[in-house]
Amino acid sequence: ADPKASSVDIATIQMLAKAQRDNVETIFDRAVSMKPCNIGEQGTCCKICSQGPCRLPLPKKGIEGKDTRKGLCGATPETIAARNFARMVAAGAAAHSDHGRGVAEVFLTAARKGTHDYGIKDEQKLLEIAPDFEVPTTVIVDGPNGEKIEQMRDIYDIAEEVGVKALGQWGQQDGEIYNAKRAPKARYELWRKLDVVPRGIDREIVEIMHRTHMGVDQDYHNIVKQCTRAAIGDGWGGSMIATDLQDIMFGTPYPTQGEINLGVLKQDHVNIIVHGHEPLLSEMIVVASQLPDMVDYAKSKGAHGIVLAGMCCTANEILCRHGLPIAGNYLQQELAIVTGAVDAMVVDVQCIMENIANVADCYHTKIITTNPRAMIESGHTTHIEFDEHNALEDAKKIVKTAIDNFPNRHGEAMIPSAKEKMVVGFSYEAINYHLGGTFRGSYWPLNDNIINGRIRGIGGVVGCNNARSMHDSAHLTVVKELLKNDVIVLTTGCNAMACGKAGLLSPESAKVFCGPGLAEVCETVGIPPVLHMGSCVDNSRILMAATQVVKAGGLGKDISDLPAAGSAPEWMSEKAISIGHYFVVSGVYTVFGVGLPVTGAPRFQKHLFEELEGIYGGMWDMIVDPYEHAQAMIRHIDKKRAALGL
Ligand code: BF8
Ligand code: SF4
Repeated sequence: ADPKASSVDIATIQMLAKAQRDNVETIFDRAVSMKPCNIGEQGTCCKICSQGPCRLPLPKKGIEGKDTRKGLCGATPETIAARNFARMVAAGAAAHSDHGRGVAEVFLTAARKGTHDYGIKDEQKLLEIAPDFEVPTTVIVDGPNGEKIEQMRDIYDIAEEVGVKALGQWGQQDGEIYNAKRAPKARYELWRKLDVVPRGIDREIVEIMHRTHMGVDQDYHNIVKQCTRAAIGDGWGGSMIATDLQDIMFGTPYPTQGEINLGVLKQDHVNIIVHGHEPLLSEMIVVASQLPDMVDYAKSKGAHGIVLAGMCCTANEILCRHGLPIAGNYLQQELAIVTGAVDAMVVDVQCIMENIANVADCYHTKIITTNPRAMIESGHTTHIEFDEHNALEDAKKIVKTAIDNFPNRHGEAMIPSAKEKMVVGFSYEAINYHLGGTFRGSYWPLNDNIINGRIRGIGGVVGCNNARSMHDSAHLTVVKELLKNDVIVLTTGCNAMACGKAGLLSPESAKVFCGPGLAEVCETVGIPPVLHMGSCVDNSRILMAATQVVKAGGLGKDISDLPAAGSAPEWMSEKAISIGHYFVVSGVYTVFGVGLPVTGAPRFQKHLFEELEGIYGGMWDMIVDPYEHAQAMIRHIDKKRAALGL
């Protein structure tokens, strides 16, 4: 791969060139030598049963007359593509929700005081969410003179009840998940009318797997309907519970400073990278790496200290809560090791490339897997299982293993100098506080700026990197185009990191990149024009922010009325499909880049791209060119402004 054609990020280009000098193969090289299958790309390869794979590519000259393509069983391209799409939703929802389940389990243990390592940090947030789970926060007791007095309940009692009810959301068989009611009233009622409110988080995912088994659901409309249940169960269920309970245990993010890119690694320090997604692990490694005896131990090995940096969404979690540095986003994971400065890369689940084990073989880096769900078959990775009941001790063992590896460096490391400063940590509560001005509890000043036109609309730009797309390039083009047109951007995941590296997460960037209206708002309030809201499960924060905007008034009654649009310019993971779908059915026009495996099934594509708008007010789109991609979002924003009479 040509390094300069692979990324717009200087540190990435430098390390890719070093990898090539060191004869180390990376994903960038394989993306050149191995091309995707055009049938799979169209979504029309079915391998649901062993009579296939049945492959139904679009004919070169397009469909003339009736589309007669069929699999052996008669499955149409629409059925096949819808089934494949549904299975992506299921896997994505499962990944987020299984993360959420783990959080809920630990939360319950903490509420029962069954662990010293986790506790309740943000009581306020617990009190705010308790009513959503129908958990009372006060009790009525008899006063000294027989009168009734309302008293606060013990915070741990409230937490226990919330924990039990939250955990119950996974296995619930009937009724509705609690958080569906958090959506604007009009949205919740629409979901009820359409019969898509999830019954339970796991149930909807399992039902996708059943319906997409050979010979079950053969109507793509009906398959998409089940996708909707499972995706709402992710965004408003599993992911939202994960975010909320993490905030309660580890603190709700508020604006803080941070640094990003491979330049955060230090030559003379033990460098530990935590890579993956679950803050249960990373929060403890943060604690362990700051213990004086660990720092002393590092010094005894000749290091000046310990650098703990994050990668992928774990990075976003520890950045937003502790201001700890980020080494890079998804496509930089191999390249961090190529620096020769990483003494351990500690991984848990999701977005971990198997190839890091091969790359680590060429340097001294120890890959430490920690989660029983995610091991790597390689003679050279170490598995130190992280047990939440023994969290701090396990974390110390992990940190010690990294320190022990410091003396094994192969000579001088090569650390790129690139790093950027940023301001991050805009939970929806923090946005409320910052853009809401003095009177808390209202998004009105934000709405006011949208109504008076200083801010044209809101763009949610999120999602992965993808080796089929120049690293970070589409992310930055989309975001810059939105900013130029006075669209404020909310971000999470690897897009947030791309923006951070490019300086877009600093308040100073407003005057450089924004149109005059947005620049004025950002300068007055002192915020960056791109608000970093956290990791991918924290896309639930964007749903809540959108809901707050609706509730503040003046911009319609539902999320679908807002001048807003969503985007994942470089998506690659199944989680992105689940996220995309819950945004769409929450009423958001959502554009994906790279490609969407639906193009081989024109009627199914039309359903997602056009017909869903008539049902949910939001719809899918796919536009590879990032400039056109942003323009389509802006057109949608203008359409919504016009409908509001703005
Ligand atoms: O959950 S954006 S590449 S790191 S999947 Fe993965 Fe995609 Fe990055 Fe986080 Ni999200
Ligand atoms: Fe082919 Fe039908 Fe089996 Fe799919 S389910 S592999 S289309 S026979």
